[in-house]
Amino acid sequence: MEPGILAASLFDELAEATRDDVGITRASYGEGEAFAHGAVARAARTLGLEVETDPACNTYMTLPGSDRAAPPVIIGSHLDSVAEGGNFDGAAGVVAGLAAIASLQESRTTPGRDIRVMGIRAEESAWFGTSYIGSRAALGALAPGALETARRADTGRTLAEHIRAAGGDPDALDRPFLEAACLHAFLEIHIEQGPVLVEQDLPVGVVTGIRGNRRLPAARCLGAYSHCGGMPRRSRQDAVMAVTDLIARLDRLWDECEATGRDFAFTVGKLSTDPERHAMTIVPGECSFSLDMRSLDGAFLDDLEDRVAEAARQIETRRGVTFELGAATRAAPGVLDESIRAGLLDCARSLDIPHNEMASGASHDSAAFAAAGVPTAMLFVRNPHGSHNPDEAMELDDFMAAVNILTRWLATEGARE
Ligand code: HGY
Ligand code: MN
Ligand code: MN
Repeated sequence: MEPGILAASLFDELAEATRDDVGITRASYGEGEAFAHGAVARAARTLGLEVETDPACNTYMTLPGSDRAAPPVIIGSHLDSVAEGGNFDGAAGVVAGLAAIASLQESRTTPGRDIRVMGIRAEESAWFGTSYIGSRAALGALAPGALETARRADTGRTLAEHIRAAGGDPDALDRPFLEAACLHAFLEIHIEQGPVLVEQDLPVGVVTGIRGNRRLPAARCLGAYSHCGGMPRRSRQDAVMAVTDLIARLDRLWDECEATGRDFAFTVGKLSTDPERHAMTIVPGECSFSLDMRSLDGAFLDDLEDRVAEAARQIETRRGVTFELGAATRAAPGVLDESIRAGLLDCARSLDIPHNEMASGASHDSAAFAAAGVPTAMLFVRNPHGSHNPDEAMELDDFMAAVNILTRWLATEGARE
């Protein structure tokens, strides 16, 4: 099938089936994600690919290479989305793998090694609060205890329950389904999710590195509820003011990092007082929040955890409150493979496709494969209107530019020993 037509029809099918009232919703181990795995598997079968799943319900779609014993190349990304998000975050990477295979078939190119497209489960931390579930599960690298402690934000059911309900076997996840040492490479095509390629008027970026993260998915600050008029400032234990102090300190740190060229970003994506007890005339005694901190600098990320804990202690003393930061989740920065990056740059140049080299602010499954020691690389696709919102967009021409680079790499580099 013509690669562009295959891609466009798959994107349309995914959007139609998983659109909610506002945007796209494909919850991790939910209905929409399950539909997406079924849709890409059906498309793979029309291409004559071998299709299988692993105990975490990841989907593998394989084009046999001439040497089936050679370590395969995996092309993958996730098929879940945030709630009311966009259709291309994650899915573009899986569709790109199938489109690249369709392209190899069109030119009757048999790769030297198996090419496996991987539809990955549960990348979005928005659902279970922890990163890279499907890819880490496949690599035998799930955070200890995550199966029983991670609960989906909307159902409250554990990761193990959701995997079992999706037809997987959580008891088999204590061992890798993918042996990292037996993989030739992992490549991921992903929308940029930021404005750089649009600003530079470029269709594609070759990614230089992936930010690591430290997250506090469910932190809170406890103070004391009191009368907003009667309670003098000196005696207040205002939980919202305390969290605001912490946010202000992190914002000052961000200023310092920008001034010194250190990579850093933080987001308080969730911030709330207790709707059962809050009111305009009550000093808030509780404030819940999430904290997502990122950097390309792994040592700085380690230091950040200590900085936040120290700042919380100082604010506790000043404001008479208590912070309960909760369990942190961590992901190391993704170090990408120099030689694959050089190969992708050569392919972009030989195809005369304008491109840049840029770091990834967003997290990606590639970071999990890189952390496992698999030679890993990423290509970004220009995408207007950012991401994690219903306005997320992507032009098929830009997407196909990335597919053409990937196809060229698979036909040349990917086949090499
Ligand atoms: O958090 C991230 O950057 C990714 O979209 N899950
Ligand atoms: Mn993504
Ligand atoms: Mn995302």
